[in-house]
Amino acid sequence: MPSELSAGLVAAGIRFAIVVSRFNDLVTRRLLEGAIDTVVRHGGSAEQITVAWVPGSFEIPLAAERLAESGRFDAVICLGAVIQGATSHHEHVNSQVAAGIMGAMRKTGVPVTFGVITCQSMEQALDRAGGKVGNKDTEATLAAIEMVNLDRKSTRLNSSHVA
Ligand code: INI
Repeated sequence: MPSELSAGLVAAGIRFAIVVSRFNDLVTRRLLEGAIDTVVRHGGSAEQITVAWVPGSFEIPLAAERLAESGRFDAVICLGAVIQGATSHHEHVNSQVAAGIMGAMRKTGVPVTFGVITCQSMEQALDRAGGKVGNKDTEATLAAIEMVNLDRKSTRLNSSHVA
């Protein structure tokens, strides 16, 4: 049997930063509510969360990186909604956001999760912000919790090897 390393979904004791975009705030306010609710439902509390608003999804990576490198947070959850418009503007935003969020995570070593909805209409966005297709906020929040707990487990494992 292989030995397995898997982590639980308990949010108690985790310090979260949530970066949320003001653009399309009809959607992103729902994402924020859902993310906070997910932390609370998993044993955490709202006091463990700091929320940073940014103008649009394009600005999420810089804010996420600054918060991650501050040493004040165990995980950063990124929330936004990029909706296709009449021009190709959304494509430029999309192409930068995912790469920028990954870059912030790799640079800092702090879990930075991707709760950015990318879709073609407001209806599709609302469907994914607690509507009939799911909750991008919950997905990103659970990913953050799991990654922090996994990291804590691996750190304990590494230090017990050293001892
Ligand atoms: N920002 C979003 O978060 N979602 C969008 O759908 C969007 N579109 O399509 O334009 C958007 N644009 C703004 C962008 O994120 C920046 O805030 C802006 O370009 C200033 O840098």
